[in-house]
Amino acid sequence: MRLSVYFLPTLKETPSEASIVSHRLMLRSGMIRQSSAGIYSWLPLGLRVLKKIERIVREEQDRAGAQEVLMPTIQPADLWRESGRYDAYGPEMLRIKDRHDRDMLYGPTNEELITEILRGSVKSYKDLPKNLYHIQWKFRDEVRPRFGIMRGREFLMKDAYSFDLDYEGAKRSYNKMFVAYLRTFERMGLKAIPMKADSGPIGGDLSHEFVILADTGESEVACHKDFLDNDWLKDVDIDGGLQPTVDAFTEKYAATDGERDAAKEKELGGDLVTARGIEVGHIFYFGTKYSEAMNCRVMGPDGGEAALEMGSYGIGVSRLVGAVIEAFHDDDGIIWPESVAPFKVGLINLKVGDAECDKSCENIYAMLQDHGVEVLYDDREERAGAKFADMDLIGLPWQLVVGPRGLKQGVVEVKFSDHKANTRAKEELPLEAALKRIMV
Ligand code: 5CA
Repeated sequence: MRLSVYFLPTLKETPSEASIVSHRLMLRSGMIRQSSAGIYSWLPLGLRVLKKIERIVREEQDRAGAQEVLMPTIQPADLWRESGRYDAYGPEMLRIKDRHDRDMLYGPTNEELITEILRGSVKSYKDLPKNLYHIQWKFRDEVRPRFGIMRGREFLMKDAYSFDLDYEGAKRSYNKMFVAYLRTFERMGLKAIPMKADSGPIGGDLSHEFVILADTGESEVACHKDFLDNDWLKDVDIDGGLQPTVDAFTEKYAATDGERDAAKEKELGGDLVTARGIEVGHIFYFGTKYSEAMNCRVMGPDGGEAALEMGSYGIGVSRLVGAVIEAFHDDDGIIWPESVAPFKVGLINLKVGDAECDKSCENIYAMLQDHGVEVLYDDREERAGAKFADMDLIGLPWQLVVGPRGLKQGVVEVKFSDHKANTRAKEELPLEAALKRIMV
């Protein structure tokens, strides 16, 4: 992509309405634009990141055996009356009437709708287990939408729903999602801590929140210090047995507001750490809460009818964009992990109009694209300082800086941003060596 034609409305000034760093950086780097309170448009740069995150989430759901569907955003109120949640959900639900005066709503979650789909199509225990998910916009009329897309009113969620015949099956489905979540966040470079949680309005008695650590997190997190140390994961086999992996994570103490255990924390002594965290996922087992209320049953092996055992599993896909930025940034801007970066390489032409610089940049640009490398080429007639500042703000993993002085000596400048070490390191290299470094 050529920056001279790209729609990237960056801001020089820090927007005053943004109180946290991810919101500021997303506005400044032209990723999003607010439409009304808690509702945002995604601009080209932001959308690329959202799509990358969505793709990782999808790949890990598919790998865990969940199947993708797409349910609508607008749902009929009658389904929610069946489950008893229409009145219980309260003012967070956006209620709408259609032209025939029928009560509709903009879905805040989909337990009812998916149960309705299953009850019409699954008749026997032989049709089980099933896990269906979709990645769809949700609406929750939050009292205080804030922190940009992190607590929006309209937001993108991956929600999966599992259906099993009995508790053992449901536990297995739960564990599969638990491990899929560990993999998903790991691929985004994040350290996610599963915490036993309260299941709130979703209901049920087994639930974990997945929380990533960042100073601006909404909730306080107390956990065993091992969670902050990558090394302990070496001994956990996330490719192996589900239950041992889940046990390894759940046996270590981790808790957030309202769920903390003073006695256990005292026992941990110096091994206890506290930090702030952002909830990026939440999984629930709630048994037959919806299937009983909505009469979703199958024929069991003994010939009797049984209500389905269910779980639901959410990931805040749009929230993750902000959460990754909260985790990885410095004073100059974002530092994207490569897996979710909007482009892999930023190519800077320091002297547009200079025949050598232009030729060299065009060659590099074509070559990187031929090799399938996503590159953003700054071919604007701008001051070098402005180009550097924009590239640092956008935070691509690699920058290649091509200028007349370097070309005379046969070198280009390579800048590598390392999200883990929180560093941006520069080096001058011959062009070949630089490209080799980038393309591995
Ligand atoms: N039905 C269940 C599981 S599918 C459910 O709705 N769970 S939830 O309420 O915990 O939401 C799932 C995830 O969506 C949360 O972990 C969070 O990451 C994200 N999320 C929830 N509310 C918002 C919001 N207002 N803005 C952005 N993301 C949100």
